[in-house]
Amino acid sequence: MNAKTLNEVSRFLSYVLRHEPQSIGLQLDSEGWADVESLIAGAAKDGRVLDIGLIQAVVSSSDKKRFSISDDGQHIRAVQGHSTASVNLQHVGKEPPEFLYHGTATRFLESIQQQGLIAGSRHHVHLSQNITTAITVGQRHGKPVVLKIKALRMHQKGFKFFQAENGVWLTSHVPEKFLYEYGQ
Ligand code: HQG
Repeated sequence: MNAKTLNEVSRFLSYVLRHEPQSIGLQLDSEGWADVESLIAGAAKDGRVLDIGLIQAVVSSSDKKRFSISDDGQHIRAVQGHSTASVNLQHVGKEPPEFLYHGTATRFLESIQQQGLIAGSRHHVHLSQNITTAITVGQRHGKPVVLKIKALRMHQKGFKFFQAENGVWLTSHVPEKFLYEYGQ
């Protein structure tokens, strides 16, 4: 299985398991789980040939551990990043480290200064524990800039934080007063 195929299937899985399950007639439960057989059947109708071996290879090779497969092997879900209204992952709240980071593009800074960080179409604002990840995430949108978030302070003020299975930190909104440009 070559890297290009794995990457293509990973993008397809992100699309249907996070954003548009209905595009292939797939049902997700509120915890985001889809039936693997239904996923394979739905993908086939879309002209995409998947099998369990390929799905497992994508799951185990995902650099960010984006997906998980249930213990019985019959269900699969994305561990974070959802925008579909059918999913409402019940994460357990967790105390964050003192600082977390968010990578964005310089063109968004003015709006972020006005509104703070908002989730947009996703269910949460995504934060990382390391700066390198934040830079990579920011580069997807343009000239990257890293914001440093006073996460523990926010938590002490009552803001809820969650950590997805793959380590990504999630929160609903970061008001402007808790963030500043890293390096400044
Ligand atoms: C920006 C990847 C204007 C925000 C990554 C970001 C992540 C604002 C963009 C995950 C704003 C949303 C998510 C405001 C936030 N005004 N722009 N007030 N507040 N923004 O793609 O965080 O590879 O929805 O800074 O690793 O870039 O897909 O979120 O630039 O964990 O697994 O609005 O996606 O994971 O963009 O990325 P996104 P994100 P995967």
